[in-house]
Amino acid sequence: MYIEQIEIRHLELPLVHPFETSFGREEVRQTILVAVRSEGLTGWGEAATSAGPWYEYETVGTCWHVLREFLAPGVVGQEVSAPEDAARLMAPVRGHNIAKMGLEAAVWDLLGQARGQSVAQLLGGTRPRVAVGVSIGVQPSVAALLERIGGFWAEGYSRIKIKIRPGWDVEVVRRVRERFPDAPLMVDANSAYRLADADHLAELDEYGLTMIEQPLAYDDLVDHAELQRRLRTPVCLDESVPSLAAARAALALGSGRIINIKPGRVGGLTVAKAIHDLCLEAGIAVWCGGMLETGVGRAHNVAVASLPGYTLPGDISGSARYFHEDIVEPPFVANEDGTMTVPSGPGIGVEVLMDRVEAATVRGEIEIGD
Ligand code: OSB
Ligand code: MG
Repeated sequence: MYIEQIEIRHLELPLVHPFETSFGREEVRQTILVAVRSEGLTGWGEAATSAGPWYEYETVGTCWHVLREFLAPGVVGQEVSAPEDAARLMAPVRGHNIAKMGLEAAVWDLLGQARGQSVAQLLGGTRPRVAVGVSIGVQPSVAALLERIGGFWAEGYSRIKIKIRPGWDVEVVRRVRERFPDAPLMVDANSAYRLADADHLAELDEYGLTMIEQPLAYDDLVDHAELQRRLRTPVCLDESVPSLAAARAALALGSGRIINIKPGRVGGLTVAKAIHDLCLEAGIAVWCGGMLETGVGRAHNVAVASLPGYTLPGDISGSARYFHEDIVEPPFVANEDGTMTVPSGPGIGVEVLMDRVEAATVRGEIEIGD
């Protein structure tokens, strides 16, 4: 298909609850939607970035710049016959993975629509429903956290993840465990600790956590390997695995026992699948993380999570957990058994509601092929 047009839009959507982590607090979601047009069809993708370079270096500003100046010009006016073609066209740009995900995902949606196949089918997904959990930010008090967990647990989510940071860790986990003795529970530190904190982190071992996500520096693999040797709790890598090469290094070093493969962080569905294949082969468990996506990015994440190696519940929660109104119809809803149904219609399998997209757009630009 000849890519006739690419449109990028910067959206602002207020979050239902502020999201607080070891790196900061977000009240309004800043994200970028990418639309690619060909033969009367529009494919949608999301570059689920954020306002500042705290989770990783990209921001709404860098994603805009790189999409506008480099990625869109490299893809518009080109023929794509397989989704991987988009990844190949963008390969000359180093890094900027979240920006790449936005455009690559839009091409997957476009080609899925053209072929009458869902993105999950195109990828080789095997599960009609995927297990989903919820990621809960730092709360003003433990009582508030317990209440929030109780609400989500009652909705049926398959596991609970809480954000931790120094001063909000072992004692909080102890109290959560006391109240929810049987809940699959994990923690995410977003790089808030150093190897010198290993003894402190080992205190978490007695609470039966399914994993501790990204305890150490965002660019470290060596210290994570040493930490894993000192913990019974499995270490899960998030920030430290931005590419297939990093995943190979992590496996070689034993930097963790689990990888959170977020398509956005690794630069698209093609790389996400490659890392998944590597981990499946190596017997490393994986799951699909999230970055507070709108329904567009969520649809792609759900499709990726249907791959056979994604055996652990993902950070893929219902639309209402994030937004007052999602920008897709139907919105995503977790089933009572803690799963989410993978849309089976062509492409992302949900309809993008243009009136809501328009209302949330603060900036838009169109690139036209010659
Ligand atoms: O570290 O997994 C993370 C959100 C934004 C950036 C990084 C992370 C997160 C989450 C939320 O934990 C997951 C979600 O519900 O989308
Ligand atoms: Mg994380």
